[in-house]
Amino acid sequence: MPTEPLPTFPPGFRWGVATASYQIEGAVAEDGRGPSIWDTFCATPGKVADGDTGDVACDHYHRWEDDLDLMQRLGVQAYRFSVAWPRVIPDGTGAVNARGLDFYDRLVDGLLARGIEPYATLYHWDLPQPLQDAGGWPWRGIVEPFVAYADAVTRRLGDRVRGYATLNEPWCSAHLGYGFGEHAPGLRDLAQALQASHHLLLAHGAALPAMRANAPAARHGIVLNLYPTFPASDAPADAAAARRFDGFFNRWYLDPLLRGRYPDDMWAAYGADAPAVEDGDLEVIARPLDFLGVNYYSRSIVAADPGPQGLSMAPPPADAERTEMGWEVYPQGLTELLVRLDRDYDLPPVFITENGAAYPDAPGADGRVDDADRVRYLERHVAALADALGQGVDVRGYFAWSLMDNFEWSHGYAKRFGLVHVDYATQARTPKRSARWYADFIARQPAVAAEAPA
Ligand code: IFM
Repeated sequence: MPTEPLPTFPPGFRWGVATASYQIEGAVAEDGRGPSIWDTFCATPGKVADGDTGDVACDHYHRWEDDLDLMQRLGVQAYRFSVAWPRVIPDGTGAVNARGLDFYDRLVDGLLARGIEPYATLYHWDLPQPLQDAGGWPWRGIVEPFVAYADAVTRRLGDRVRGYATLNEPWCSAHLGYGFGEHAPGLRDLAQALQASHHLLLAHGAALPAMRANAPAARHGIVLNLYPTFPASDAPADAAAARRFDGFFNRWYLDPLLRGRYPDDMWAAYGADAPAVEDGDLEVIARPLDFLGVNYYSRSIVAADPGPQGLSMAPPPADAERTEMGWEVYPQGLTELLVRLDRDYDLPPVFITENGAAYPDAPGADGRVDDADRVRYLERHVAALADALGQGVDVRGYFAWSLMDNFEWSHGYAKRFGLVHVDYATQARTPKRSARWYADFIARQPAVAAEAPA
């Protein structure tokens, strides 16, 4: 039962769930799929907890119909999934693999047949390995293959997909992948990370015209992970450190996309590490968006630090509630973030494309998964979202992360974000209490109204 009065949202607001290809599909060697950087990373000892891999994951590639039935039973109105580039163009460039596209074609039709709107992300981190071998995201030559890939997917799926996001969380692709070595391909070089960030944004903008031509009635946008950032104290040095972290994490992506320039303070701070940018790149990056996808999990608290970075992450307050990832539960940050975005930018409509939490869920003796913590997390974030709408922010939908427990990148299967529990030995799906809560919440919202084209 809900523990707080549930806000209601405008008719037409979409309630969905999200997943990503490598995290759920498995079937890494089927129907012509080529290797991705995550296959390589997982095969490298010490990179992923417990040596876990995405080889089988949730076996969604084979169980997708059951998974769609499950979504339908929960009453979700929209499903955000990602397309695996190595299924569609296994070598990264060149021939399109029809069997790879067939899978997403069936998935999209299956969603539509169940009354669920498809939202597709084109790149959620599974880069074809041959493109990494050619230089990866720090290599400018990657832009054209991405455009060709985006063209192939949108040409085939067209307007049956309601919304296309080019990229998921380019900060993670660039910095976790090329700067901190925590994600594939596991490099540690700030200059490479920044060059990758530029080419990710450039590829995003370069792909938009083909995507719009192929799917004129769909919405086209990008998904960013954003963290409201706070100084650890009133000290001016902490305020300056927080501003820099905000620049590193948030403004470095928001400003070029929504203002057509990199933030001056960050450009100066990066010095020789700043990326090579060619004339016209920023015009391409700043092409109009139909939506901005915002992934929100927590906030950052930042302190000045004498170390080489000049700043460090401060711990949350001692009494702060945390998820199993160690992330502070800070629902009001969602309101603060959205209100700030609306104030600082000429903001397109927003979708919350991810929000959720990992907890150590396990079935009880009765087989049920009583994830009361996740219910509380979702209730409070949904209330915070309602506050943002109340303050005038144009938010059109919300996707819980995630439909089901899945491969949590370098944490492997140790962290469970799902509304639905997955027993990886049997692949049994068990809706947790949070899934029942979400279904009940959605059922109480105004009926979905037919929506005018974007
Ligand atoms: O699982 C990830 C997802 O792939 C991207 N956003 C954050 C989630 C939780 O860490």
